[in-house]
Amino acid sequence: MTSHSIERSGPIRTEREGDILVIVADSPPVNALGAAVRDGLEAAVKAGVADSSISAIVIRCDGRTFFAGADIGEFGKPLQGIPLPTLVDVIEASPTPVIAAIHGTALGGGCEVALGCHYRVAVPSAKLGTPEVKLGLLPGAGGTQRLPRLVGVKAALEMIVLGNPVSAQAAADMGLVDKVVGEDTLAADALAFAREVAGKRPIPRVRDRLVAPDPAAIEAFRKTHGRKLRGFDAPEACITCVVAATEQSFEDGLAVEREQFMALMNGTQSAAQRHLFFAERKAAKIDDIDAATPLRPIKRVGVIGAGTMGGGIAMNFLSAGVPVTIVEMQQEALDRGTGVMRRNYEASAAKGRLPADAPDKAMGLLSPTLSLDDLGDCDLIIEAVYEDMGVKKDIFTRLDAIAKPGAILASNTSYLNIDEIAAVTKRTGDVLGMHFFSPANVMKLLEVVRGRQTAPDVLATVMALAKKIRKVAVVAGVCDGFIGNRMLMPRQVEANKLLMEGATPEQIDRVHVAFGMPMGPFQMADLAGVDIGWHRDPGRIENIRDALAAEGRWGQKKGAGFYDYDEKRNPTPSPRVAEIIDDFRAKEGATPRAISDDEIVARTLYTMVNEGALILEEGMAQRASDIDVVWVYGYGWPVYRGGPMFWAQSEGAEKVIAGLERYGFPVAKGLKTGEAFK
Ligand code: T1G
Repeated sequence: MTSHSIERSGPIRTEREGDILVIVADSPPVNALGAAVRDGLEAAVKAGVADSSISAIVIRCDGRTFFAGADIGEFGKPLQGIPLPTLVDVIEASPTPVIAAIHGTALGGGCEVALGCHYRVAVPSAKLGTPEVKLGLLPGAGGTQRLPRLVGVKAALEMIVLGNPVSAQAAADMGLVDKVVGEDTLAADALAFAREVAGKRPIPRVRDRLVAPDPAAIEAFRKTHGRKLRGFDAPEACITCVVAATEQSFEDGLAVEREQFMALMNGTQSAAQRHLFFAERKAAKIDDIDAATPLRPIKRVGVIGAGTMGGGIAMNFLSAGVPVTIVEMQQEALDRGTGVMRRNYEASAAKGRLPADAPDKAMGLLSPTLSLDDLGDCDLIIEAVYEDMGVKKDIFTRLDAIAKPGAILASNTSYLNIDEIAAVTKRTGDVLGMHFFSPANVMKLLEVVRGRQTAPDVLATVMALAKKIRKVAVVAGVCDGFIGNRMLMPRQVEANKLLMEGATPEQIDRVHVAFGMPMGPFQMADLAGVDIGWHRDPGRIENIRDALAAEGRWGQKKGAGFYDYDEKRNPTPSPRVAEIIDDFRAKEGATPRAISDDEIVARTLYTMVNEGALILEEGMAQRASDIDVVWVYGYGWPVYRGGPMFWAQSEGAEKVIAGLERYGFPVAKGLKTGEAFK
């Protein structure tokens, strides 16, 4: 295929193929539709339209993907260049047919540019989506009006309100893509398609289509998804726009979209969610290690322990196609563990979340054994055994003799000192922590605990591996509880004190759930197990938790904890727990008082922020946004509040400081200087 490259305007170049004009965008890393791209596209399309010898225009992108959306980095700044909605209208108004040639991920504004085109072709591996809702926004370049017109209300709701992309084939099935072309022949196939449609009239414009109201689809969608959208502003705004597409003219619907978009853009939730978009990606960067540091190859992973954690950890690697050797001490435990793993895969496959052959493929990569010696060929070994320093030291001593030179040794400990564990080996540089969150095969957060001696390439290797197993990794320093659990401590201490002073478990939990947490401290204790970390001496009752544990109120698993549970595990406030609390208050001579929700927020949430500031001051986290990532991905902090540190900043540092001072907490320096928000 010969082409004459006519001109390049910044990130846009045009090539002429006979009477077809090909416009190619090249703006790494993801061809985001920044001002230069938009202006270049506008100029190229207008030039093509003005050239009467051009019978069709193809728009495609170099690099790994079609336009992956508006440039999120531009939001909140004065608009430069042609607005994206206007660009889409320019494309759609072209009297020369325009074909979008899609590979990679046509997302957000990228999908909207494709919707403005008259035809869309895509390679099989391409995905198309409108994920703006995950940024607290909505498709603001006509997507809420064009997508329903092309694919109908039901499919449009799924794409716009849930924000999940669809495959090229699914897009073709719903009418979003006109043709799925060759995986490796997009440029040629798009040209051929352009030649096919060049003379066709009328040129199909999505805005000319109509979409009928579908209240049943709206109702069904709310019924299915309403619960998980609790607290978010954007989903409801998306639905409003989709409804407008079925009830109003295109122009009026665009006006609704514009109004709803601006309301979201100017709201607090989108700023928080956009903050997290970049925070998650920033967390992967290690400030003091060169990004080009050569990584150690990880061809086989060893996991010690096939219990809940060990099995879940192993699944992460198996699912990523990495062979795993898993060790247990007893055959019965080993069989139980591998059985749970297989059943987990089979359950996902049965629900259609995995291909039918996934269980066999994943389990086929697993080598169960009773012998630590079988870990000798592993490049990374992760221990997930009992949380006891003596046990860990014994394991690492033995691993030091078994593991091959250069193998990385990781502990899954949730709070023990990594430096102390490393010190029993002769390879302290190869040791670090990999703190997974339970269930380890589900929770996205991975705290990577950097020991004083951890080698740079070891840390870089594990951070890169985290991305491969689809974890969001955050580097933590060695301190009690690292980042997440350390911030959990003041919350738990204050929650228990508040019980003694007059609050109830349900009041404290209600405040946290109203804030947006999936559950409050006491609901969380009942879920995890009230007996976790209990000394197991029913005669030794030093606090309310001891009293509950001593009575066998170990939480949901026992049908009773801080709450009473019915057979469906629905919680109700427990009169027995109220008695236990009253007894403790009486013993301590505490007179219960009414406690305000504001006091609960200050003493359980502001104190967490204060601890986060101390974590930063001590260098236990690289940056404030890392702390936000930990709490969003590890503990369910509501994304629309951006994480503890972002939230505190949006609340106003002075308000947080005043709250801490009011209840007598020493305020971390970083909150006063602002360092805590960097
Ligand atoms: N804008 C700016 N930068 C972006 C970007 C974007 N849309 N998408 C990615 N990046 C950067 C990212 O920060 C990282 O930078 C690098 O690209 C690689 O990203 C009007 C309002 C495309 C699936 O929400 O989902 O259009 O860290 O690490 O894992 O209706 O990026 O290297 O410096 O994620 O291969 C809608 C967001 C925008 C898509 C690729 N679009 N991006 O994943 O790489 S709003 C989105 C993604 C909008 C209009 C509305 C993913 C990806 P750095 P990465 P990846």
